[in-house]
Amino acid sequence: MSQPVTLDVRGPVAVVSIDNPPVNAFAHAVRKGLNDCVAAAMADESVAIVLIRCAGRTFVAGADIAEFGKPRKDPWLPEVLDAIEGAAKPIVTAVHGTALGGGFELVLASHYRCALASARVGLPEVRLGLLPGAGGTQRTPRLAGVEAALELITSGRPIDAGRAKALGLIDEVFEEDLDAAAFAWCERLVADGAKPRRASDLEVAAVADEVFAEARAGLARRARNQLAPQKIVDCVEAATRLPFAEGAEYERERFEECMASSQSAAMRHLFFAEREAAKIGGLPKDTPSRPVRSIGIVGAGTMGGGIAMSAANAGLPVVLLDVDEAGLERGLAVIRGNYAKSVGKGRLSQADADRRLGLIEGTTDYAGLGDVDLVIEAVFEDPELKRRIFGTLDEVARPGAILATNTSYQDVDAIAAATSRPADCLGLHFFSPANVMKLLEVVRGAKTADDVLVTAMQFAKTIRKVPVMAGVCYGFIGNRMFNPYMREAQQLVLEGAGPDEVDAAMYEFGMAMGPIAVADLAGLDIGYKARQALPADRRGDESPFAVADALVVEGRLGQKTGGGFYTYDPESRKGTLEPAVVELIAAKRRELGFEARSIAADEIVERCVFALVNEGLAILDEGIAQRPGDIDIVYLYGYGFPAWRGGPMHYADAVGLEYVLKRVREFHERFGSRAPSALLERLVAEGRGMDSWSAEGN
Ligand code: 3H9
Repeated sequence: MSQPVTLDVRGPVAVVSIDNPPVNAFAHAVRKGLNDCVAAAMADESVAIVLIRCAGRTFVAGADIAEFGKPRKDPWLPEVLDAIEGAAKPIVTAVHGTALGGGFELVLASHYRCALASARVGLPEVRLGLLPGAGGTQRTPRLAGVEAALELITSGRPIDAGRAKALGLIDEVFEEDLDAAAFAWCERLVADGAKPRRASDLEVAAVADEVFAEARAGLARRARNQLAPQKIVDCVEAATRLPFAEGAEYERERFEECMASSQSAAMRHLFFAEREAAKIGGLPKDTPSRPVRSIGIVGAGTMGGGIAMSAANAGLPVVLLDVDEAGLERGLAVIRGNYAKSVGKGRLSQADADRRLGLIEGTTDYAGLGDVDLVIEAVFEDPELKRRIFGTLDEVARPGAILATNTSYQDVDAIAAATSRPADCLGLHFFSPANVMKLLEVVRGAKTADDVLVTAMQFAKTIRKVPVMAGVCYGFIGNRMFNPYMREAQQLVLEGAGPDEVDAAMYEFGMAMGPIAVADLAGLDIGYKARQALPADRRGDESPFAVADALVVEGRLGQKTGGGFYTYDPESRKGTLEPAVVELIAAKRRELGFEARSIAADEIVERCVFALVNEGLAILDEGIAQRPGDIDIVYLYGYGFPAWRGGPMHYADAVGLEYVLKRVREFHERFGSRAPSALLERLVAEGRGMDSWSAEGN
């Protein structure tokens, strides 16, 4: 096997190259190779300076996450980097692509730092429930100041090379040919007699104590319940009080605490699950795809407009169709307004907004969709209308164009059957607002061609969405699971919990919003209509929705009508429970024979979350979702499930499936909740965890 790190002495410059595809992660062999090569360069008297650069598409993207949680192999990264910083000859790093996490810590530990203008650097460990553990929290504030360090490390957001230079984290930015430019810079440094410069020798510029208190308070809101962000503040504060070596020791201890936490295990699971979700099991890696150079959208409403913006933001030309000029103009006006807001907030330049708007062309004529590579239908949920539109698309779209429906729950196969080309059809289920939400359910129809699926997964990446493949069933993955979750939440209200108690328990659990508040936001009529659209034998017991349905009858449809379960302040959008609604709930309890009891937050959480888990297992068993991790990604990006709990399926594994089964059985017997799914029973009987499940093996 070739060495992942090599040394090439060229005159006074020793070039150390790291080559560990795909992202040059700091696997054990790379740490050892780097250590050995730097030591060899130090021992070589002909060498005056060392240049560390990477082969392939990027600089080091961090520690090897796949090694986390396994026994540690020496040399450990902090030791390698301390040796680099302490080296007697100057060490230069040259960054292209992304220098992230431990990769950027290597840059910080080197003495001179340069980057290609297109490069990005950052410390994203917080997104894995970790903190930089190889000196990042100690060197960054010494180089860039406390405030910049707190922002960089607690947000985890990478910055570009120009910004890094402005902050003092990079010395030189080169426009092109990094290897040649960095080598020439090394020669100049030698000629100038440059000596090693160590970030650890610098003093941290003093800041007021309030800076840390404010950072902690802000993070307690923005990163609710998360350990790592708070510990990052502790570490940066330690950098202001302790000598470097003691601060670094303090950082390492906090890093180990994060690494051992269930939060980091959950977030690392999600990192790999997200990448796995983009893969379609059973398809060879070289399955071809079709080019998507332009898209068409049918329906200029909220959904269609959001999808149009997502595509235009990624530089794709869009033809947006609506039935009449008035509808089209309304849709385009909303898009213009959204871009104007982003410009107003300083998030987008006027020139970029104009360029994006220029990519969106409106039409009321289906012939305008004749040349596009992909058409997405985004009209309201009327199956007949959707079938009619697909029939028309079949007539106008060019051969080979992909036809997608954005339905949230309908039968994609029935819609595809309205065309002569079901192999070119599939579902692309965006979440609202489509220009913001990252999730995209890619729904595979019975006849969808493999290359159409592969193209859809790639298209998702182009427009910066996270794709998850789902099979055809009512509601696919996300909405199908949401139904029993919502059912449980609403039945809890009938049993005696206040809507605010249900919401508070789920918010405390970590959900972005409680289920009752979500129902109000989505519109109580949406769930109502969706249930009405189901055949009677599939609706199940509708009594848990008695309160919501009564509110719909009263015209209280949720936030959009100023009130649903809660009544909303038009300015602040804050919801309060009105006595009239409390009375309506009491009346429904009496009518349905419920005697109100007080319900603990733990029961509320278990009833709601285990309902998700139970349905998720049924979905896996039916092959609707490919893997448990796919379901976790759907709930993370589509439904506000807390990342630090790893998604419902990871959470169930952490709690223990045996316990989940016991409780699901009890809830079924006592409250009529759904019976345990066959897969839950099977996994527990076989003593297996969620991770042992795979579509192939079952
Ligand atoms: C850290 O550094 C801790 C230190 O402070 C302290 C240590 C003591 N390790 O995302 P992609 C794989 S924590 C292992 O599709 P892209 C990934 O799974 C680390 N594997 O590509 C995928 O594999 P596969 C801090 C990794 O071009 C393949 O590479 N660093 C790692 O869209 C391609 O990945 C981070 O958190 C890794 N570090 O994006 C950075 N990174 O092909 C995490 C990637 O089998 N990485 N893989 O599915 C990223 O943000 C993106 O991968 C990156 C490339 C932007 C680099």
